[in-house]
Amino acid sequence: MKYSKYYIPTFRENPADAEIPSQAIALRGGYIKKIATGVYDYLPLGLRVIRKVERIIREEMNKKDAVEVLMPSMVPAELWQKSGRWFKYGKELLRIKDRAGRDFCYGPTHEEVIVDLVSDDLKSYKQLPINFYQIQNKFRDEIRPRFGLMRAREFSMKDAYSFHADEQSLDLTYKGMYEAYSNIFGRCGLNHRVVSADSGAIGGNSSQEFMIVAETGEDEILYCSSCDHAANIEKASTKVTNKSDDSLEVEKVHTPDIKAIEDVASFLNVGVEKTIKVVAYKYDKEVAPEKVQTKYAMVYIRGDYEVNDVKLINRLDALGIEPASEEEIISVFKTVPGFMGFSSKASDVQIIIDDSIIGITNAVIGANEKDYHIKNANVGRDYVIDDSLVADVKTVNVGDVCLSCFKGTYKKERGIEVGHIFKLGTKYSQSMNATFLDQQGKVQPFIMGCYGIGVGRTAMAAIEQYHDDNGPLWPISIAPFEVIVLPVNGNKEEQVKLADDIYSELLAKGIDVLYDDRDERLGVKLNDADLIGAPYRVIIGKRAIEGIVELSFRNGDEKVELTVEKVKQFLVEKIKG
Ligand code: 9G3
Repeated sequence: MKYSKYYIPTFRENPADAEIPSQAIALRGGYIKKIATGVYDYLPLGLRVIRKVERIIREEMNKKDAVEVLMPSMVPAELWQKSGRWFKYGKELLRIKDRAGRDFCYGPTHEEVIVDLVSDDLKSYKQLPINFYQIQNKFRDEIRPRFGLMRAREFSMKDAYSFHADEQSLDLTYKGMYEAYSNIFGRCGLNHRVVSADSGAIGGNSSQEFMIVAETGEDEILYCSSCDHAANIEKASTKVTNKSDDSLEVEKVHTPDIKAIEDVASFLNVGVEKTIKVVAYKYDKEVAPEKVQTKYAMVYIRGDYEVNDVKLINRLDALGIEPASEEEIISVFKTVPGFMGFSSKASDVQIIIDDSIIGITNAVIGANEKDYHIKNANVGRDYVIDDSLVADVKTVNVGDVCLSCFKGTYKKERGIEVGHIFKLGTKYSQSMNATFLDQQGKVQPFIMGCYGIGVGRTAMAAIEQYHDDNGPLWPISIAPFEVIVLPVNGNKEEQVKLADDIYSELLAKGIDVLYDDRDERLGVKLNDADLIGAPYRVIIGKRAIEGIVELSFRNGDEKVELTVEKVKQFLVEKIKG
């Protein structure tokens, strides 16, 4: 490709609103252009990268006998009404009307559509298992799109959906997808960590996320210091132990205007782990199809833990939650903000007891009275625990014991979720009445799995993982160009001659080579070469008259001077080897 014929609008400065390196580099380097909040053009350079990511994805999915289809972005509301999700999602689901006033949504994911796609024909266990995939744009109307393609509103996803007659078959395909994903991210040159994750509203019982470890990642990962267990913070759990001391006399103590649990603990000279925090929430719940009700919940949790919203939403089967207001704490919870204690009066409030308080002795908790707390509260004597209300809704703390090996303790790091695989079970086939005849001729709902990869996000994660101040250091497998041929002075006959020769030879060998034939200063060309991030560049300068050129490496390895023949041989072996 000749640079003068191509289109790579690079900029000297990072855009002001860029918050992370991949966003700054992708915009400054002419890979993408923002057209609206969370909506981007792919410019030629960016498109080359995601096309290479797609090719790797297709090769690995096809190796696992997955079948490629392409479903529409415009999804008729009927399908989402049939699955019951039309009303489950709020404004994040972009709903539109066509000219006849019919309702559609811009597909954020395609479980309903794939179940519809197979519904007329997939009828017998003999046709199972089958695993369909597509690579297609999704739209999710995020409240706060940010970080460029990392959290865009319209984005490219490879989403796959598998259909099975039984759990064993699903396990096999799930394992196959796990391997395919490991190969995909490995071939993209990305170090990744697989973490157990929350399956969220889409149901199913287990899921795993493929995370690119990066300081700028939005997700928090808790990983064990001694075994290979790792979990998204929304899923991680631990075993909390409470020291059991002899019961002391319970007493009501004056704690004037002392509300925060840490302040109460220090005022009463007890450890925070001896306190019970009570947190009040308001939430929306779909109590019947298309009928949403506002409800209230209160969580009892040990003072040194935080309530994990995702775990709480799952436990309440809520559409969304928010902290209750002070007024609601008084009027609905019938207690005093900052001094909430054991509940007695609040009737229609859902109680959740986090398992971190089980076994606490001589606990401190609010007295349900302004400026008073209770000290030395002990279960049995001062309060009872209804086991049916006990759950794990805590955010695990760094240092908590790993539930997988019980030896190591959790450490925390940040990650970018680039893939997510789910065992869905029969959630969609049941709600959409999608069934098959099993071997005994019995009507059964399909058992399903679903598997997603963020295509643009994978490309951006590669920049997050490999970049320097001047731009990306692309892994060669997804680099927009593998080699840049760069004559220093386009007016020197001998330089152009050598550049032409090297360029045409590399091109002939099927190497992705960019020839910077612009009439620009060397500095400009080198800056652009850094932004393009090709692993190799061949600079043809003064020694062209001796037939000597310079081979330099984007990753900063020592540059070398070679004859034209040697440099061609080196690159062909290295890249096409
Ligand atoms: C929605 C909206 C946003 C969503 C969903 C639905 C995430 C939704 C979960 C999934 C699960 C898997 C197949 C590919 C892999 C991921 N955000 N999810 O269902 F209506 Cl607005 O998409 N789907």
